[in-house]
Amino acid sequence: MKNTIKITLGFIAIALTFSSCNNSKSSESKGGLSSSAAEQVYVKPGDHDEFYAFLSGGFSGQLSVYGLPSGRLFKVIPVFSQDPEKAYGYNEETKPMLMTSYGEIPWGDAHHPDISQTNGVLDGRWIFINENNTPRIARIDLSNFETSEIIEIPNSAGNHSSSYVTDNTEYVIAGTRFGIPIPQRDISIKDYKGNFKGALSFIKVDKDSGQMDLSFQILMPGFDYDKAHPGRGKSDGWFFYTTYNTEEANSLLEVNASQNDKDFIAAVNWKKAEEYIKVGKFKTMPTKYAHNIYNDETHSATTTWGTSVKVLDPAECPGLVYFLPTPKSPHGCDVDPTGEYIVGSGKLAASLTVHSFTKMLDAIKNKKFAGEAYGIPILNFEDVLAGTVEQPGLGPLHTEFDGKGNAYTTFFISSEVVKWKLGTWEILDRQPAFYSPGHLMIPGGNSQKPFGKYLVSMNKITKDRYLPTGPEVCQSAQLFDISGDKMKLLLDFPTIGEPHYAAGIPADLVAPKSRKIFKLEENKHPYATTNDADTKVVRDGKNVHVYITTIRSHFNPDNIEGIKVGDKVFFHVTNMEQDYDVPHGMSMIGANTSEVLVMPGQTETFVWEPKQVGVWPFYCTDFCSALHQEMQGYVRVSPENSNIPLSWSLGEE
Ligand code: K7E
Ligand code: CUA
Repeated sequence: MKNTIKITLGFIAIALTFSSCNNSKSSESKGGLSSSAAEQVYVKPGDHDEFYAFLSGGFSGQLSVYGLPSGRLFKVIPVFSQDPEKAYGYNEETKPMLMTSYGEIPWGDAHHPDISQTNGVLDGRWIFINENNTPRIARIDLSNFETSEIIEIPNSAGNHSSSYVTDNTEYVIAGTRFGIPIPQRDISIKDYKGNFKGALSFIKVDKDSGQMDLSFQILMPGFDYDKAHPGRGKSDGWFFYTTYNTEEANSLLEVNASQNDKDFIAAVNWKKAEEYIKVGKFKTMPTKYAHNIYNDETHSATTTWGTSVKVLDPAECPGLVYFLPTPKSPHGCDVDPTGEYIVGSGKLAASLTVHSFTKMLDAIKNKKFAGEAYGIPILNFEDVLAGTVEQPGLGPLHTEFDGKGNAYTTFFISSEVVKWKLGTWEILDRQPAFYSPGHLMIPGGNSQKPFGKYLVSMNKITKDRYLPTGPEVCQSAQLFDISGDKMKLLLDFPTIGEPHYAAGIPADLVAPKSRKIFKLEENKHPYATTNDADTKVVRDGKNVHVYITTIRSHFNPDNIEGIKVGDKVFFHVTNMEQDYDVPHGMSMIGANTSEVLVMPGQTETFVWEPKQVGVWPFYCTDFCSALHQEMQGYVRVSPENSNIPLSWSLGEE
């Protein structure tokens, strides 16, 4: 066994060295292209980019927003991790967003963003993203670029084959990477085989509000469900999932889960699942999961608890799931814009496998099965095979499409992006990526209508590409022009965290709808102060509520007395501005939290527990005006037994 590992690692090392030499040679030969490349990515000062690109943050737990072709970073949207820059997860209003059945969790691992679609085309309303570690899916509202909702996925562990939307965003899906006992119980890990299960989850999306609802789960065998892709167009109604570890190994997976010559792509007919749910063919399983929703009028999130889930057993639901044999631990699972081709990227396979949806339906109709696994029919590899791309590269991971009949696949080990033709399977072009790309993204490249102008490769390793920054060097994206026959490298730009997947969209589908302010008259926050006359300080035992407002360039009130050591002071900050781009911040010396950054018309709350007698200042943290530096105030803190009455004022000497 030890030998096998050594050989594998050695092979990868050789491949990497090999690709590095290759790369440096071709980067030199690119010198002549650099000036035209610069023109292609140059966005004049004041001009706007053509596309938004949303790159997942991986272990940063966030989603970052870039412009293409410039590669300029616009915003980091906090999703699964606390973010002191924006007070997300620190202020009282957003803390519930991070609630789970395990309690409040300050961090997450965000992998696959996906933009909502209508009729298989990006509609620019919401973007969904999965959390891997503590299974969750978030919905971000693209009118304000803030996280609106997070739903926890029960019966799941390592929510990796997630979050992808169907043609009309009927569902966003989740799928477990790890097999686990369902329901969870105390059993030996050695009893994995046959006892552990993998749940695939279908989350219904309300077509008007976008609100998510855990609709049902399919309880699959305990394989690892790695990646997923919805059917498109003709295959709408199906979902495809790559699996590995069909060996059901529970230890040393790098060897033990690489035994089978073929694993599976699981084809799930979700329209059939809906029928089975309708006729009551499900079991209701008790469980507990958090559902956190942020309300734009109360400017606050609340958590509600789900207590059960409908579960389908594929063995009892004929026609629900089929297995398509796919070589060697496939990772990427990608469906082309026509919905006909299903690409499975066997990480250890010598060629790329492409299945045909039409052939799959025929084989099902003719009941041509090679066998079954846990009651799920297995189709014959040859019966569903559309074709193979021979010798495409080493270590294929992910594929996207340009809508012109071409596919683009990343190769981790040989460190390149390879362009090939759907239907003929011939390789058209290959370009090195620096280095070891994971996912790639073409705006709309997983929908029926890709915008095939640019391709972004997200690279795992950068080594020498940037100035060194200690042992941790940045991950990197590379922008390619794919408008011609050959791909052309245009730009490197560093990324935040480790982007796995990304989603891109033409800016004009999002920018015109972007919110400028929150209307003060619509502010329904229970502690809002929408009028200067209503500012006040209210004591409720040891809790003190400060109703405070901000407007250029003062706080109201800015002098507060009567606070005592041992109090818990809630600053409810309402930003009374009704102009675009005028947030105010607020921070208080010694507050064991972050500042708050309050958008125009919004209310946010932070807590301060004064521990020492004295007079303590607070100030505005966002440079809001010429007199920003004057935007400050004081709180007098008296001993616990003091009789100083509460008082507050502005502009009194
Ligand atoms: Cu390949 Cu999480 Cu999509 Cu990373 S995954 S690369
Ligand atoms: Cu308000 Cu600076």
